[in-house]
Amino acid sequence: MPRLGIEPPAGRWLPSTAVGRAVVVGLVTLSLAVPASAQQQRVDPTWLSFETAAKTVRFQLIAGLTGLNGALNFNGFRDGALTIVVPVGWQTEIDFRNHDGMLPHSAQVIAPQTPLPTQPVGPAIPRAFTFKLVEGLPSEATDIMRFAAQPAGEYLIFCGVPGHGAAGMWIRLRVSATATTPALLLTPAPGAS
Ligand SMILES: [Cu+2]
Repeated sequence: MPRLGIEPPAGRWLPSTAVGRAVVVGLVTLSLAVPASAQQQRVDPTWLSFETAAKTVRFQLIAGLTGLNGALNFNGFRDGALTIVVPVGWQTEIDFRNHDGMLPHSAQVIAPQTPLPTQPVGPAIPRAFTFKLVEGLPSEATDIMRFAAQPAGEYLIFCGVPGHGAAGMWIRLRVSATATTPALLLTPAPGAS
C-alpha cells in the first residue's frame, strides 16, 4: 500500500509557529528554529496510508504518544493541532492504540461544539468510535474504527474518557468534498506555540 510522503531527514519536520499556517505533509519541509514546545509536534508520514483507486485510507491514531498535556494527546497533538483530511465517501479505517502507560483512553468522531463535552456524546458518523468510550482502553490496548467518511464536513476525533477531550485530547477530521487524496495538516490554534 502506498505511503503518504517521504521519510523526513533526521525527523526534522517541524511546524511553523506562524499563526494559522498549515503545513502539508510531504510537500513542505521547514527547518526554522522553533520553540522547544513546538518541537514536540512532529508528523510521522507512516501514520497515514491510502489507496486512491480503492478509495480507502488508514490512519494510525495513537493516544498518549508523547508526554504533551499530561499525555492527553493523540499522536502528540492536542486541541485540534493536527487535521486528517479524507475525501468524502472514502472507506476509512482508524487504528487506535493507547500508548499511554498510565491512563486509559478512547476515541470517537464528534461534531465540533463549544464548549467541548466532558463525556462521550453521540458519534457524528456511524461506527466512528472505539469501544469502552467512557472507561477507556488500557495501556497498549487497540481497537479499529471502520466507517465511510460522510457527509462532508468538519469533525473532531475526541477522547471520550470523562474530562480528557475537554482538556485538549482531540484532533480534527475533515471530510472533504474537494480533496482528491487524504492528507495530514498541521493546524495549530491561533496563538499556540
Ligand atoms: Cu483520553
